[in-house]
Amino acid sequence: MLEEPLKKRNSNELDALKEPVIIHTRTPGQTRKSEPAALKMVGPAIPNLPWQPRPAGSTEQVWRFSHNPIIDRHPIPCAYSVYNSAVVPFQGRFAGVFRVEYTTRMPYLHTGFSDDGIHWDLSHQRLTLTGADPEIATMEYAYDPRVTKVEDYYYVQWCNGYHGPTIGLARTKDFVHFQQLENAFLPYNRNGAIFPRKINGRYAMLSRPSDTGHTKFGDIFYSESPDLTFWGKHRHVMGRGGSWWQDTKIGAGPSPIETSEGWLLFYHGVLNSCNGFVYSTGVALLDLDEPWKVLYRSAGHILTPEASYETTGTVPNVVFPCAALCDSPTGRIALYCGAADTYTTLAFTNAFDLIAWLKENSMV
Ligand code: BMA
Repeated sequence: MLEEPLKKRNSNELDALKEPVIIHTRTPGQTRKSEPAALKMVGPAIPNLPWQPRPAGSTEQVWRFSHNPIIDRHPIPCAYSVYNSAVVPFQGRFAGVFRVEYTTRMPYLHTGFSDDGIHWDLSHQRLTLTGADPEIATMEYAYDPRVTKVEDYYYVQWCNGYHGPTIGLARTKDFVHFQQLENAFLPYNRNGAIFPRKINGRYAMLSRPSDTGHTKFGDIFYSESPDLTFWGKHRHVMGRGGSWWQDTKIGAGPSPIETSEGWLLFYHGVLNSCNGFVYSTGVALLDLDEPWKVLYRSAGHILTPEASYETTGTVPNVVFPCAALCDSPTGRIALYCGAADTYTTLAFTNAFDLIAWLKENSMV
């Protein structure tokens, strides 16, 4: 059950949603001793964010939505499953770009819209990209999208097939017309996540270059671009390892969330167990101006496959976050995850509590 019924918004509330960037502090009276009073979340208010409070007695940093999965198998006729997908607040509702895996088991991107961020109306047709150089316009496959609003556009970043996986880029204003841009990097590369604003005057992106297989080549790098075509100033951000849950490879999850103390990054880390890979979620805080500098990084995971929809499916033991929506006034975060390469799920956390916990449980 949700904490409170989701209600229709009046026009003032909808106008507030259109506010591009606002800064809020924690609600008076909610300040904890361990929390620096100055910590602020930067970003929009999302008053209709899906939310459930931490279950009574729970000490977990991240807790699951009680009605998971929010997208089950076979949600639309062409799809076997929908997972590892990204959503954003859009015109008082929610819009998203979804990884839709067909019965061919090839993945492509579809749009979806929702009033409450929980119940999704998914397009039955894959989204159409226009404007690309014909050399890169053929969509071999597309998976693991992220969607990020930067200035006037929503940017889609996905794993795009071009002689191997690389980072595809497109932008839209209406989630109907998508303009494809150049692929950001050479293959092989995955887990592209653009920052929600320019840093030092340039677009900025995290990614995870790799070799041709699932081998030990799995660190997160930072790159900058003046024009979204040419990317450079590559910097190493974080390496795999340090603790076993993230020992095999790591990759950025959703685009980082700006706070007054740094960029809050959710990322996945992979354990290579004797029974196969296990994908868990960790959290880090990156320097605001030089995001390749890691201020804090969780020694332990904050979410790991435990629920049956995470441990059983096409690929068991996978939790894979691709979107994190933060309501700045409250610090509430709704985390959208893929589960077992089969389902779409929701989990929740609070940024203020999470950052306070991270500072006390960091391996950096
Ligand atoms: C990664 C990506 C993800 C997938 C995960 C687990 O390499 O391909 O899309 O969820 O493996 O299979």
